[in-house]
Parts: sequence; structure tokens; C-alpha cells
Amino acid sequence: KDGYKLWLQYEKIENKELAESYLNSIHQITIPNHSATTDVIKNELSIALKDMLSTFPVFTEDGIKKNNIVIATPESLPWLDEFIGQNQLDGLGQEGFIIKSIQYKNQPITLITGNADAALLYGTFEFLKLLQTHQSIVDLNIVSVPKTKIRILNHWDNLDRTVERGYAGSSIWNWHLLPDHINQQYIDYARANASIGINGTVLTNVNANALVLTAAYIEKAAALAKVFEPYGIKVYLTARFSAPMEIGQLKTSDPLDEEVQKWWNDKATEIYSYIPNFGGFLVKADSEGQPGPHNYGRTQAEGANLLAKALKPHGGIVMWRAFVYSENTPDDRAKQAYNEFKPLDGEFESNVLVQVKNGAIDFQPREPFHPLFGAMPKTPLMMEFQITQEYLGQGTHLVYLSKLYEEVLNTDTYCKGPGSTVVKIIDGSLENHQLSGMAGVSNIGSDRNWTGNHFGQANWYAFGKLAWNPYASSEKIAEDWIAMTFSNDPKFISTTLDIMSKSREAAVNYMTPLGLHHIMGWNHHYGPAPWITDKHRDDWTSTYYHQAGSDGIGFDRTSSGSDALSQYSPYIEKQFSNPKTCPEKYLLWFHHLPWAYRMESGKTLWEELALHYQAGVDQTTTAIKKWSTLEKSIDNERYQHILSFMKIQEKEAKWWRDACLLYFQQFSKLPLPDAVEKPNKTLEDFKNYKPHFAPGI
Ligand code: BDP
Repeated sequence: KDGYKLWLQYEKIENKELAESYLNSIHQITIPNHSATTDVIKNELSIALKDMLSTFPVFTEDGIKKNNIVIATPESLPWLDEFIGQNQLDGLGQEGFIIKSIQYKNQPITLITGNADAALLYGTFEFLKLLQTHQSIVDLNIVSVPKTKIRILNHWDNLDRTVERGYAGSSIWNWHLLPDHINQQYIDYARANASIGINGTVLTNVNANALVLTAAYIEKAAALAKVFEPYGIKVYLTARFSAPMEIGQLKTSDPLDEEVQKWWNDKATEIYSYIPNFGGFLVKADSEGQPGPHNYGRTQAEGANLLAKALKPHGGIVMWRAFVYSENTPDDRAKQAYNEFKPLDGEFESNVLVQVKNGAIDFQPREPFHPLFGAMPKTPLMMEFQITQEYLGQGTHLVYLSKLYEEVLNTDTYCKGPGSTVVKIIDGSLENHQLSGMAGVSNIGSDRNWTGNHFGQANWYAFGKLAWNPYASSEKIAEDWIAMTFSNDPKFISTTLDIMSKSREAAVNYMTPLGLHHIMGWNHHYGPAPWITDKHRDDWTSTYYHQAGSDGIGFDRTSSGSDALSQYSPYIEKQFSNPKTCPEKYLLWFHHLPWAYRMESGKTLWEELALHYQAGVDQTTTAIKKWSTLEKSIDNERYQHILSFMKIQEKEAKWWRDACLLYFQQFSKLPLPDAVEKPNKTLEDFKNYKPHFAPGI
């Protein structure tokens, strides 16, 4: 029980009655289609049914009998229209599936169908989930169609196997041994991803190395692509904008230069000769030292279109990141991406998605939604969430990020009036875009349990589930994950769900309450460091963001400050511009307010700030107490592992509370409220403290 099997534990079903009822419905499994994907389906069913029901399934190719499971595309089922109409089948696309209990020639059977083999695989995993979570499998009528097209992990993995912002060991891609050695972990990675509907993976870091586009590396990537293909997963690579110069010996990488265009066209053709189902490129340009079109006075659209045109004949896409900002631009960092991209709406090739982080700064514990959502109606915008917990306690803190994702997705941008939620922009429905997608910056590494923290697995799982259906509920997702990963015991599920559901708010409270942001340790972003100032770039310091002084705290983004609020729709601008109507969770994101400012509770801002920090600590303590009641409910190995991490989290929540409050108290010059535990160290102690940890770079 070391966590390697993730949510595919396929725990033995001890309840005899339940096991019997399942066995009754699974006499034989009919799979008429033949492909690498149907082999994967058979393999998965064999593992799962052996482990859960101690049975070896009998597979047949035809001869549908009573109590069979039939897994097939419509071509193999000439009688299908008796049960499922053509319209409904058309609505499934290539990935959606139906699981339906039917009476075929008066015999009960369970049908899993979809228009392509990958859809059958998704349907099979859904069916297995029913067994894993002890649901009934009679009278089924499940229709599931993904709401987004590109559901993709972004690995920030380097070719030397370090992982930028990775906290779970080294990269799982062993470039040295590829293409010759296929590690079992690649296969299990594909199984896990397919089980949650992820259909793409970017293998390499956005801070890109052009080497990955050389023949030797393309061949290695091709070996992975071949492993992943039966699981419906395409491989994508990061393209370094200066690659034509670095590996192509050209004198320029100017997107309007014909030789550069030819170079990329040839490169695309070369990649497709190795990887026929290659997905395309992800690009970080003109940001944090990465080269880009700015180097040649060109726009982001000109840069993106260069690559898009090269990929288009092969069916590939470009995911062009909107994370563009510069220390040389005097404006508020939060405004820069919008200023750069909004004027380019309508100028991107049809196979370009602009990939936008959920917030305008950088994956903070809480950010208001990015103002680009709703501002570029002619361009498909893709969501970029971070799954790895760069700013959220990294490997050790239990933070169920699905709550963060859900909060952003459900926010109303009002860009086309009420109901213009972020989710409708992401799934393309608001503007009727065909391309749509969601990217998650992966938290996966070579650690035995994949994610370092066992609960990191939940964030990977939830990301996949939300990418498939961004309208889904975080709590329902968590419930399934808990049952599949640990136990179906109702007490275990409800207690763990409670811990998970409150964990994100707890982290916001003990790190950056009331709209504070980016006050973490210099560079590594671990632990509190609100004192960071005077670095080579202002927009990487803490004092830039919190603006604390004797007059108060917070970043004024109203019209009297940076005016970032004017980038939102007039409704949001109006509501958020007034501190009395601005949601308090975003207060210090948009406003600079005096320490004595009266909050909704009637308490002062200083008091509320301090109480939020205390509440965050208290939540970690309560979580430990709750977890401790579960000691006998699961295996000791994972129980203890999790407990020790939760204790680190509690300790570090106190570190955050004490360091931040002592620091801010220098300016507020006010006592801590009685309910707040008093620090037993000085501010200087905290400033001098160097955490002992091995961060991702
Ligand atoms: C920041 C990370 C940095 C990434 C950058 C990005 O600190 O390591 O390279 O985002 O997204 O969050 O490109």
C-alpha cells in the first residue's frame, strides 16, 4: 500500500452479496473490435476483476449471451439502433460514451459503446469506477461526453530529469534509456490518465530546451507516443522560439523570415514522420527570459502563427501561453498579459489556443479570475491550472486544489451579461469555439506514490475529471477518489472529504488571507517571506505585492491605483472598485486600506487579518484530529505517511502565521487579538531561518 496504484487500487470487494451481484452481471465480456486499445481494455478488465472479484473474465468476440458486458463501437452492433438513436450517437463525438443496461433478445446485458475505441476505454473505466465505489450496475443509463477537446498535462520536466517546481522526485521520463527501454511507469501513467479522460501530455518544460526538437530526442518522444497511443493520449512538446538558431544554424528566428518559416515547416514534417499522431507545441515566449517574437518586434500572434502554419497541414495545434510580462514594462504585472493579448483577438490561426493561467499573477493560493477570460471572444482560450503546489506548500501540504479550480470556473465574468462564467469560455460554449482545452501543470515525479504527498494524487485526479466535465462538483469528485484510493467505509469517506473540502481555504488563511498574494520565499516560493524587497526585479518581490506601510496594506488596483480593474467587465469593475462591495476574499488584491478599516464583521482589518491567520492554523490542527480518528480504517503505511505530512503542515501554518503577523505588525503597530496565539520567536529569527528542503528548481 505505497500509493503506486493511485485510484486504481481495485480493492477486493469483501461484501459477498455485492460481489455476487456484480459477478451475476459479468458472465462474459464481448469485445468484437480489435485494436491496441481493445487490448488495453481487456487488460484493464482482467486486472480489475481479478483484484476486486477474484475472477478471470471470459472474453468473447461475438455470441452475446445473458448477463454479458458488451463493449463495442456501433459498426460492430448492427442492432444498436433499437436501443440508441443515431442522434445520440452523433452527440458522443469520438470520445463520449454510453453505458446502458438493455434487454437484448430478452436477455439483460450491459452495453458500453462509443464511436471510437478510445471512447470504449473511457466507458470501461467509468464502469470499473462503479464497481470500485460499490454502486449498483443494474438499470444503468450513463451518457458522458467531454466538454473540452484538449485535456492535457504540462510537465515542467527538463531533459536532465530535474523537474521545475516538482516536489515528487525526478522526472519520470528517462531520456537516457529511451527509446529502447519502456519503463512500466509509462504504461501505468497512461492507464491512470486514460482513467480520468486526459488525452494529451506535454513532455517537457515550458522553459524549453531546443534539443528536444533534434532527431535523437524526437525518436525518444516517439517511443513514448507509441506507448500512449492506445490510451488515447497524444504527445506534445515545448518549442523554444530560438530553436532555428540554436539547432538549425539560422541567423535569426524572426517569424516573418522565410527561412525561419521553412525551418519550422520542415521540423513539423520531420516530427510527424516519427510521431504520426503528434499533438503540437506548447510555447512560453517573451516571458521570464524565454525568447519570443518581441526579439524581432513582432506580436504574439505572429509568433504563434508561425508554428501554427507549420503544424496545420498535419493536424497539430499550438498552445501559446499568455503568461507574458516583463520587468521593463512599468505597468502592474497583473495587467500586462491583457494589454498584450487583447488587441490581438482575431489574429490567431484557427489551430491556436491561447493558454491562460487562472489568475493574472501566478498560481497564488487565491486569485481573482484572469481578466483575459471574456476579453478575447474571437480566440479560443484554454485554462492553465497548476497541479503541482508551487505556492501552496509544495510537497507536504494537504491542499485539495479542486476547490480552487471550481471557484475559478464558476466565477461569472459578466462579459456577455450575467451567466458568462469562466467555464463557458473554457469549454467554448459562450462563443461557439470548436477548439477548447484545459491544461494542468503536472505534480508527477519518480516518487513511488507519484506525487510525494498522497493527497497530491487527488489533485491530478480532480484535474482530469474537471477537464472532462468542468461543471462537475469537487466534492463528488473527491468522494469517488477517496473510495477508489482508500476505502468505501462511509465514515472514512465523510471524514476525509471534510478534511479535503476545507483544506484549500485553510491554506489561503494561513498563507495569504483577504487577497494578499506573492509573499512567499524568494525564488523557491516555499514558506513565508513578506520582507522580500530590493531584488533585481520588483515584480518578484513581496513588498511590491502587499504594499504594507504605516498607512495600511494592499495593492490598489482601482482607478486611483494601477487601474487593473478596468480590464474586467463594467459590472465587475464597479462591484470590486468599492471596498464595501468587493468580496473580502479579494480585498487586498484590489485595495490598499488602513489597518483600522472596518470589515463586514465590524472588526478592524488588522484584527481580521490576524484572525484569518489563526483560523488557518486551527484548521490544520482540526484536520489532524479528524485524520487521527481514521487510524484503523486504512493501511498503516499510508495512514502514517499522511499523518506525518499533516504535522509538517500544521508546523508550517504556524510559521506562516507568526512570520507574517510579526512582519505586518511593524506597520500596524497594533496588538494581536486575544484569540491569536502569540509567536515565541522574533521577526529576525524568521528572517534568518533557512528552510531545510530540496525544492524543485
Ligand atoms: C512560475 C514559476 C516558474 C515558471 C513560470 C511559468 O515560478 O518556474 O517557469 O511560472 O509558468 O509560476 O512559466
